[in-house]
Amino acid sequence: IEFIYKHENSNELANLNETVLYSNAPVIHIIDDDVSMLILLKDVLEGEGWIVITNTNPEKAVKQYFEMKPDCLIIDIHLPQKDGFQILEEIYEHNKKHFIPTIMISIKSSKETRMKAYQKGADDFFKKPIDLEEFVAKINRHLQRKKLFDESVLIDELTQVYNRKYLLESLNRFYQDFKRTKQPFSISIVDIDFFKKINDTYGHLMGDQVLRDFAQYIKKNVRNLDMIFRYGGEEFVIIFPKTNNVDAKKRLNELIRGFSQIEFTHNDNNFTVTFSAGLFTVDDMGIEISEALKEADSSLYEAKRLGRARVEC
Ligand code: GH3
Ligand code: MG
Ligand code: MG
Ligand code: MG
Repeated sequence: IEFIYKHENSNELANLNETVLYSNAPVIHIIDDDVSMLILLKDVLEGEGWIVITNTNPEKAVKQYFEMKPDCLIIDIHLPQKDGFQILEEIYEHNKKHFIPTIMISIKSSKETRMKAYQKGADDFFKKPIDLEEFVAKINRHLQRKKLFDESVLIDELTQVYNRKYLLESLNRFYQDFKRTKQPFSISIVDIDFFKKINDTYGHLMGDQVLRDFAQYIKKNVRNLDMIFRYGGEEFVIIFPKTNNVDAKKRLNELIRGFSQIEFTHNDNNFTVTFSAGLFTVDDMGIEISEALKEADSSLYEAKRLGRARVEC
């Protein structure tokens, strides 16, 4: 399936919020009052393909941290107003369960300072001037651990797409982005047709296989910035960012047609599977996210009622 999408070009994604929201690149947050240090680190770390957020002001830094949800935090200990330890305390206070690999950096590197950093939650410590090669190697290790952690929390085990927990968080983020940019985005709830019959006829294991293949089919045939979530049993949600109703509907029709052509084999039996979709496009400030999901769900019901293997909105 070939799709033509608008806004594919990342150059158009001007501001940082958008870059973070629509990119898969890891986000590194550096807090340091030394501007030349920030410039140097930003340059080096961006060279690794990472998105780098910098702050000199501790107050702004904490706010920024919660907005951007970075994947690695780098904090200078000696800052005006508030030191790096206090920033860490504030972050952990708001966010006890969150896992954020943290590196503290400082001119001082006495054992006492290092111990305090570890006690406050730092995973790592680098003395200034920083050995950049070692620094990058360490950040790479931290990002790998963060990725594993995120996947274990946010990915559905069976289908390897995002889980329901991550759906709600993502919907809210896209909704905030919609409010800012006024560009509509579309939400679809999709549900496999007569799935119970697949289980009953070919067994539960085959049913599981269909679920896996279905999820992977959708993932492969949508844009990188689209997201798919397992919503429940054989129900999934697809978010199409920056996509109006007409384009989303067209895309869903193509997905429905494409998937229906895939042949599944069980023992010597071949069979095909279809799915139905309910679509709702958020293009109006008046609507809340929970209502949007309800609307998509009632359209799905309508698609089922009208004969399945179709999209309704
Ligand atoms: P409809 O076309 O109206 O959607 O019919 P349906 O049979 O797909 O829907 P129904 O809700 O009646 O059945 C869904 C079935 O999905 C029931 C449940 O046992 C099965 N199911 C839910 N989770 C899993 C799973 O993880 N693996 C397998 N194999 N089956 C599952
Ligand atoms: Mg400093
Ligand atoms: Mg179903
Ligand atoms: Mg269902």
